[in-house]
Amino acid sequence: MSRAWDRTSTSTTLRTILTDLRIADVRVTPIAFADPPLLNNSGCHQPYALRSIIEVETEGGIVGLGESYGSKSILDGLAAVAAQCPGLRVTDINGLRRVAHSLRNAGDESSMRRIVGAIEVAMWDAHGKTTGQRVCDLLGGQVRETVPFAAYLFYKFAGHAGVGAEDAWGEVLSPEQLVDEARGMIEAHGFRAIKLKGGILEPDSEIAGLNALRAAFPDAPLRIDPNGGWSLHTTLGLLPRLEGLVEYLEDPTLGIDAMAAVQAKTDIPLATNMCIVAPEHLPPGLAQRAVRVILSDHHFWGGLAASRELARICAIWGIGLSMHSNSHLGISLAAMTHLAASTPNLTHDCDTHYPWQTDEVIEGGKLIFHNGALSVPEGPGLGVSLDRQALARLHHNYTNHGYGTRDDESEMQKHQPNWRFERPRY
Ligand code: GKR
Ligand code: MG
Repeated sequence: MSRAWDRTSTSTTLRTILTDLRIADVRVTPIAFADPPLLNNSGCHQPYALRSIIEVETEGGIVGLGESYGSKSILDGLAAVAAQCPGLRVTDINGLRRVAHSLRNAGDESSMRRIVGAIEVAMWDAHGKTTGQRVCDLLGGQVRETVPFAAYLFYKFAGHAGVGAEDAWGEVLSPEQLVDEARGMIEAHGFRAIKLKGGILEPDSEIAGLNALRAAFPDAPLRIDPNGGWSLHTTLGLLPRLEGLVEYLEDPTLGIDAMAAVQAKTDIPLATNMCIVAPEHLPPGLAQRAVRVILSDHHFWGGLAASRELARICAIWGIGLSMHSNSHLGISLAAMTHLAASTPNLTHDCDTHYPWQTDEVIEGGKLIFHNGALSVPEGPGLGVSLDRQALARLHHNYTNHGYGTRDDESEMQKHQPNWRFERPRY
């Protein structure tokens, strides 16, 4: 049994920790980092991807980190919510949701979920750093040693418009170039599964690309994601050529009704990060059996706690779970890894754009994949810390390049002036 002075000092420490867990300040720094000319159904990636770095500082001086979208509308909403956070405990996720809800003029429901998600991750990190616990332990405990990620292939131009030089990956528009891209990515990171961003070229060319990948990597689970770029009619016509070729077909066509019509006609599991992206989409999506896999994303589902809730719903309904990605740096990757490491029913390797990014904002440089997987970063919280010089440099990019929102269509028009965004395109 402990002596009285032990108990006193323990309760004093606990009291100090609980006081320290209150939020003193929330800082949001917009950044822009280099991004290659990757193609998707909406156009081409701009030379810089926009992002925000969130710092939640506690009264005890601990700083928790988050990373999220960097478009102007999200930054405005983040600023409004951040200003109301001081005084909340970093454990009070419901309090954060309440604050966001009371500021409905700071954004619509879906922006609010993005804003809550951004600040919430930094709260988990501050909680973990204050109490010496890893975020995956706070989320329920680690259930897997490492988190597997997929090679995320993109068709791409050789370089950005107006820039003479090719980037390190060069042009990727043919099946042969696609296989080279996959080889480079797999040799560098050891990925097992391969995802192809589709909906760009004629479907025949993209299926030729998939067949070339199958021939070069006979054991790799393959996926294609046309981002709703195919009509229902086109998708139904392509099914026989995709059966036996892909582990899942992600958002071939738009909307719950059309996805359900496709799923009813095929054994290929359909997956989505487009038609079920909010709690209100779950009842109709599940009732209509529109998909068999949901790609969660803590950035738009409202944070890590909300993503764990989504995972539970998927487990109950027998729906597979994968993870979606946008261009991002190491704080997001660390958060995705903690979330996936503590999610029992992750059924597919997670997406990540990370290998496309050369910049970094965390100390120690890029996180390293081994055999296509990441270990949970060591240390309390997310296990990563901010490189302040890098933050200043990336913030300087943001203030200097001049665009406040992502615009893939205009970027594409610099390469092909007559190109117009259309969905479905085929
Ligand atoms: O970064 O070009 C891209 C992707 O198309 C991204 O915007 C999508 O959100 O990767 C994403 C997806 O799976 O749909
Ligand atoms: Mg997708």
